[in-house]
Amino acid sequence: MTDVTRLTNFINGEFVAPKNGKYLAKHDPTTGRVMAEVPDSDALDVVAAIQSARQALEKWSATPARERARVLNKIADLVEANADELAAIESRDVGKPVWLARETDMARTALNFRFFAAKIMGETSLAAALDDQFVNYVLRQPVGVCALIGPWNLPLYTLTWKLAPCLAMGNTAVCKPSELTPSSMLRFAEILLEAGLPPGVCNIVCGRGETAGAALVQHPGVPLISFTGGTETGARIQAMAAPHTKKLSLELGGKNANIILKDANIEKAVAGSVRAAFLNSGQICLCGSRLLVQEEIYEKFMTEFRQATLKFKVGDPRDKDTMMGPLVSAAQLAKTVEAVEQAKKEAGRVTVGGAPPELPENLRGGYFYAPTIIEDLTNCSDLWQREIFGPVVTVVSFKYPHEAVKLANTSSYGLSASLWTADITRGHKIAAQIAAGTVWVNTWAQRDPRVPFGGVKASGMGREGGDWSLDFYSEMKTICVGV
Ligand code: TXE
Repeated sequence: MTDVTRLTNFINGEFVAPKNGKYLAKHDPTTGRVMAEVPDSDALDVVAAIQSARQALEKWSATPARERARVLNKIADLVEANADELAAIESRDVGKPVWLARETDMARTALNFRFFAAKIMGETSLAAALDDQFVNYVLRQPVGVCALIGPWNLPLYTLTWKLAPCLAMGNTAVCKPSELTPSSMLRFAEILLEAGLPPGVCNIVCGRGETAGAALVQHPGVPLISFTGGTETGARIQAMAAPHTKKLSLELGGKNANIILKDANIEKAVAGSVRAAFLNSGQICLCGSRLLVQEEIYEKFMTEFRQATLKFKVGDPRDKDTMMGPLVSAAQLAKTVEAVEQAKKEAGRVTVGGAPPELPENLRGGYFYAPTIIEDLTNCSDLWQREIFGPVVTVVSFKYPHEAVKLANTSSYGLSASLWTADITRGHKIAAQIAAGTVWVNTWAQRDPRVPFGGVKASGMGREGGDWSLDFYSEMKTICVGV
């Protein structure tokens, strides 16, 4: 137990223990051993964080945009300067390869701040319309203390995607990282201090959802909630927020279709589909976990897809050639195992994987599962419909493109979809017919910070990104002056 780190909360610019003195054990996903003690904070810590954010609000909201932008850019500089260390922390918490944390999560964390710093420098806070009898203008004002609740799959990336526009628009924040992966956010708090962010502008409370998270959501002094996580949790948050009519953005689960048309470039479609299915051990809300392949190319495509999946190396996240580490937790592994067993009962044919991989002695306690392909399931089966959030892809074939659209849309989710075709006109037409917040054509998971991001149906409500974030993290006030 000597290398077990005791983590803290971050309130009013100070690293503080939870008031109740309670901690949760956090396990290293690669070995299964306890690696940290996470504050099991409760309403008392949450209230202290909200008070601190409220006190900081008056000054921060009155800070000129150019000064807020300067601090945001400084945060980005420091994230870049410390990216290797942050990536190692993230990798250890989540189990994702270090290279992936470095190339994706940390690059994007820095970009989140740079992007919104630039955005507010160009932002017009006044939009005037002149009439001969009155002048209308619109002020953009901060919403107040914002609750930002993050998931465990892309911890720093996702929370800073919320935090950057939140701070840029002059709000203050109480962040609650997932109890499974709070470490990078606490290291990031040191960066906030070094960048000169005033105390109280960003607070971090660690702890469980049903205690710390629920206290934050229900507090009347918090008018805005941005949440990324599971659909059931999102629905609970929506219900808790309803009596207070809070501003809400919910980015929830996905069971995303990945459609391969017969004219697709097979090499590119295979490479993209393997990443879409298994990157981050399948624990990305955008993962293409439902693969739809047109009949004429089914055998050719699947032969290459199976081979590429077999080559997708599972191993120690610190190794440069590891493509996939463990799942984040024992619970997430159990969910994956149970889903694959259920698929077998529903006559699914496991053509690759379907069990934990062979690994060296030092990794045997970790939460590893082999990248798994399941074929021959129907679209009514449990695995075709349910989000697993593990390295498992189900595959069906279709005859005509309109059938693929129907299959893609036969889902309670609607976060994203991908489509591979050489006929770009057809790509545009099909993309327009798919019920999802984002559709990629001949690519996967490109997330441009300028465009809106979010889902439809059970995948959530609201959009964040570009101007949509500026709208969400501000209140627009119309002032009408008679002349
Ligand atoms: O996430 P939760 P869980 C999906 C995925 C996964 C499932 C469950 O299918 O298997 O969700 O994962 C906080 N009030 N996704 O249970 O519970 C919690 O502490 C306020 C998809 O681990 O949604 C954490 O900070 N907060 C997804 C955050 O919510 C509450 C990413 C997410 O945890 C709360 C993660 C409450 N009552 C899982 N209960 C995506 N969209 O990317 C929990 N939390």
